[in-house]
Amino acid sequence: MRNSAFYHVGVTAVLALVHLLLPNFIARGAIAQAPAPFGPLPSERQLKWHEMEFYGFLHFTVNTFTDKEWGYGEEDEKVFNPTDFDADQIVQTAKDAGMKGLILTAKHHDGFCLWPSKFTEHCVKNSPWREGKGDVVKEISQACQRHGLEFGVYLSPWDRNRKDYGTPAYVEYYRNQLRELLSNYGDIFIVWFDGANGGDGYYGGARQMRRIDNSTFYDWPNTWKIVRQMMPQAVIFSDAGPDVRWVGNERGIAGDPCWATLDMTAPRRFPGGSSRGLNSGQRPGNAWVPAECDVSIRPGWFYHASENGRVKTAAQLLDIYYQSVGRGACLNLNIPPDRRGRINEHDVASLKEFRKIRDSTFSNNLAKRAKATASNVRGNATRFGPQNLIDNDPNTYWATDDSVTAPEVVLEFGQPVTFNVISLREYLPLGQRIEAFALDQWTDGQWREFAHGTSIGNHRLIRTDSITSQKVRLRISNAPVCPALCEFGVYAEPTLNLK
Ligand code: FUL
Repeated sequence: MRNSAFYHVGVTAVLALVHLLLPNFIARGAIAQAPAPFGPLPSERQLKWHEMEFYGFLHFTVNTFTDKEWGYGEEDEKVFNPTDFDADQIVQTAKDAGMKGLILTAKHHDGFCLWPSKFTEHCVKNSPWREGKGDVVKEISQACQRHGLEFGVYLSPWDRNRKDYGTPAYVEYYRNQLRELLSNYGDIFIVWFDGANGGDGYYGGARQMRRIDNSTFYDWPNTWKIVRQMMPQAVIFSDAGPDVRWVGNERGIAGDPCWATLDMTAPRRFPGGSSRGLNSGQRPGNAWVPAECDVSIRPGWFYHASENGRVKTAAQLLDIYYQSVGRGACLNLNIPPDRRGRINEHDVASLKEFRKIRDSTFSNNLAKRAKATASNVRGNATRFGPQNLIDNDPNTYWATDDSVTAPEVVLEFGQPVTFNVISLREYLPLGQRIEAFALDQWTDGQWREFAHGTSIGNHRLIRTDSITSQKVRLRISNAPVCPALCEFGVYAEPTLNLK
């Protein structure tokens, strides 16, 4: 009897405590659940790739010495002879430009291999460079490791040198080379499969036109399996993904919108196949296949001294940056080594200026000093609060209740600030959720829209005329589900005297 009385008092006390603490618990987000993911989702390897945003391409081979863009396949190995090859200068230049990785053309269409392949004589071992003992793939990959950059490879499927090109033996050869590259050079973040395929060539002396059916010839599903098995963390790039898609042009410009999703059931989804949907992505799509924007800093992909005066300026690179990275894609900027085997002074100068202006813009997020308030916060939980938009942490995000799909968030600076760039990011593990948004400034006692857009995804940068305002408002105007945003940044791009 006495025991049971004690029991009752105990239970009542516990209940009272729960009653007292529960609202507090809910308010802190201990109970509110994260939103359910929406639509196709990125894989771990794709999420890591998204984080890189900006990396480089190195087009380097016999073409550098023959002044061509596409070697015919008959080039003597002896023409490959850089006079002052310096992997550290190349990688350091990329690093100073802010690139997070480099992709090397281990073999371009001409078939010459930059590493001493066991499977062909048409490679560096028969060139005078380093007395035939050199290995460009090794030197660049090791320099990348030393300088903290990721390393990736381009291995051209089309091979204008091989006698057996067009037969099953060639596919075996190609796969063997892929295995060599994936075994001997450490971690690889991307394998880049070019869509350019078939045509005339040397082909071991046959000098003829050879056409292959690129939907079947390479048996891509099984060729890509080699990458999955040997380098599971690497993303596979091609016109059609499967992990990263070509953006559909070689100018480095993503569509607006640029959805990270694509309809992979559409016809001719293979390298060199249909370019439908590549520039803008497809919504809703059935797979997460985000875009990479590839573009050269020069008119050509390979170094030509005659193009030294036509290196893209910092202002041109910046425009490309805003239209690639700023539309949720990654930028793959080609910086071709010259005949010395170094990044040419013209390119270095442009890259430095490009980095300088990005640094002066993005090193100071004006939103950091702002107060963020939202029209709705999921479960009233701090965990999903709008302060997550300005905490510089990509793993925290602002989300609303499931029923609230058109919320707004206001940044109040306390005093007028001047800006001309807005940066937004969605929390990608929950999918691409937002379909339209608008931005307002506070002028003469009322809100006035200064920009609007569609896709956000990994990153959306909006460049505007210079605006001075005490507050900025982001309105989500269209979303099929509640938004999950991890960044709302406000920046001032200095008006430098850029050409
Ligand atoms: C194209 C190739 O034909 C070009 O030479 C270059 O490598 C570019 C990146 O891809 O398809």
